[in-house]
Amino acid sequence: MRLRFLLLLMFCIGSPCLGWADDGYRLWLKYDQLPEAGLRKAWQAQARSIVLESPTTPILQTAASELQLGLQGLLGQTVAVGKGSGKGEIHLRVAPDPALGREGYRISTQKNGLEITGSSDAAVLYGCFALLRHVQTGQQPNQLKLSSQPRIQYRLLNHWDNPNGTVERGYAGSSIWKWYELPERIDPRYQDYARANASIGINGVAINNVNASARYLTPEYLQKVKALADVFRPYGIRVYLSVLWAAPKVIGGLPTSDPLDPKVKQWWTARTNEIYKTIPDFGGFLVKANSEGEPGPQDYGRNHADGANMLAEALGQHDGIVMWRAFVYKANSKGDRFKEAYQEFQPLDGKFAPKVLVQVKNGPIDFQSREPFHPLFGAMPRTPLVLEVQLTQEYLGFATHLVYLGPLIKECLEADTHTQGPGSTVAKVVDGSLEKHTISGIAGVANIGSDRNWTGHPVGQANWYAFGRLAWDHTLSSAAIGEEWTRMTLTRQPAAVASITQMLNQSRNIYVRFTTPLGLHHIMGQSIHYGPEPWLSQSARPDWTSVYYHKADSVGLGFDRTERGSNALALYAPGVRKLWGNPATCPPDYLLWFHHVGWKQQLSTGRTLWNELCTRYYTGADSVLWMQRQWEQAKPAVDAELYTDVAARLRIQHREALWWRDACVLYFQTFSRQPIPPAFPQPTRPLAEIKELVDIYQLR
Ligand code: BDP
Repeated sequence: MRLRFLLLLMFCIGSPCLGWADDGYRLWLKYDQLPEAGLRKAWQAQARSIVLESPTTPILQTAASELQLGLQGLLGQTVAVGKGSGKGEIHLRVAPDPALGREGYRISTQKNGLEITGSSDAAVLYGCFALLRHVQTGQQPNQLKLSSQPRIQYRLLNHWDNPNGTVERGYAGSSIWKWYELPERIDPRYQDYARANASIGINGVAINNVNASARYLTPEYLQKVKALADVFRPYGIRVYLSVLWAAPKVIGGLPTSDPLDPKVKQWWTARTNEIYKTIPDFGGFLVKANSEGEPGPQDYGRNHADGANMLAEALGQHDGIVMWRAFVYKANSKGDRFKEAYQEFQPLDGKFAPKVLVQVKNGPIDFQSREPFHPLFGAMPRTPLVLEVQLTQEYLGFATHLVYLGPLIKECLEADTHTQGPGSTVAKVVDGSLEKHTISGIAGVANIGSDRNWTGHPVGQANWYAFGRLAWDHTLSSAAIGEEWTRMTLTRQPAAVASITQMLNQSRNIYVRFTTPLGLHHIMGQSIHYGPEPWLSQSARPDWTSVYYHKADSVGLGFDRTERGSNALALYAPGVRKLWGNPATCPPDYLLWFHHVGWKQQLSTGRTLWNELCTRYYTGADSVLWMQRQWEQAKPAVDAELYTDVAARLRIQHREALWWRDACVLYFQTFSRQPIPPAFPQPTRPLAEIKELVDIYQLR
């Protein structure tokens, strides 16, 4: 009887289809047994043992044990690590290979089995995860010849986590870092986090909020940070810290934080040396300065370069970098926030020390659901620029909305800055190839929290995944990445994969349509950044209101950024200016970013602005029902608990899409004075009632 029970238990563990709930904790690293017996057998023959061909290092050991763990799960057989048996060996070898760079890997079929090679132990680790991905997505083992190397060197997650456990703009519970337990207790989750990151090539994490507490630089906290760094190191991941500019005053007891003051310099140098003594592979500093009330060098009449260069000097011979953020905007009611970062940073091009990278958000305002690319890309050829994208869905419906961000990130990377002629894409600026930089970086603001499934919305995991994969290779297509994630995480059943990936690929456009179509931006609920509040006209700053951005009046809608208006378009290269400067050639998706368009103006779509606006709001909201149907089609093929969770969130999304639609259509109608096209149902609730919803949601 007992034996029967044990056998049943073993069978169940290896078999996800028996209805065992999937709580999402394992992310895309499921390693459930391959369902196809033939395929399993073919791989089983290739993977009997793992042989280390190079002197072992902690990272190589991780590589071997991760490969073992994954293969044993996927193939349902024991895979030994150590001496080979002559057949079915996988050899891990570190051997210099200039063609692969430091982190690139090669996987090939050899006479006596498979070989995974690379110039460093980290490269071999990435190769092991690539092989696992190959097996897990159901590829055949015949004659393997895979190789890949990252195009961007520093691939970081930025956590906006605070010492008290809250996460700025975090929607997946609280911080995963338990500061009160560290350094003594190491939550097993830290290792699982590192494993997930390494599996997609992320090699650095800035662990604390850019609105930084000085606490992280204290000896007490450095021990805690060290404990995390020790967990991450065997996964090839380095730790970075966001620093408070005023730290010399706040914790150093100095009367100033002026970057040119010798005592301040000394203080940072001593702190930095202390950090490296504690964490020898510390990655460097991330800095938000003179932005949204944070202190910075301008408080002392200095500029961003003075500040960044002082920190670079403090890093001295240590192998670390400074990532100095360009997200700045001054309170200027007559100005255009769009231009602020450019105006402050572009003139500093060429003034930054070699260890400094300037970190630029994908768009000029702030992580809106669609932004034109930031005009700084291509405009600072002598400075390496880090692209910063936001994975946490601050402006994209938090963790209740299903929005796959692969297309958003790709859209920015593929945007052509025209700064060195056609083809000068943001991707080429960021990877350093366009302007011949030797260092390059990309950062994703993490969407990770203490929720069991890490990201709140189960599909939020796809955004973490897509970021890592694109950071590694920005030429991959977002659709291919979405499919890969689906196959690894949700199901391999072809029809279900097809309906889920169609939904993923459309989801971002659908979100844009029911919230901010045609280039509308920044019309969301004040402070919370959730739900619609296009009528918002009073705030602490004019550029925190909605009316500042949409400029609706009796004539039309949109922000005129041509030379007749703010002329922000002048910040772009002529090729871009020409295209976007003319409303007839400006893509409809960007139209209201750059033009104030008459309500009755006919657009390239054949409709008037008003009709097109209504059409997008209505069809956008309606498309959420389509997403629900797509998801429903996949029901038989995905875990039941996970199915129910996503289905429920899609119902919320539809309710809120109607909220956005009704709010925006009725509000803009007070200016357009046009009827809603008869093809669409009239909203059943008055604007006044909808306005109250914002207060209810925000508990105002
Ligand atoms: C905005 C967020 C704010 C962040 C800021 C930043 O609303 O919470 O601190 O960006 O990036 O999107 O510094």
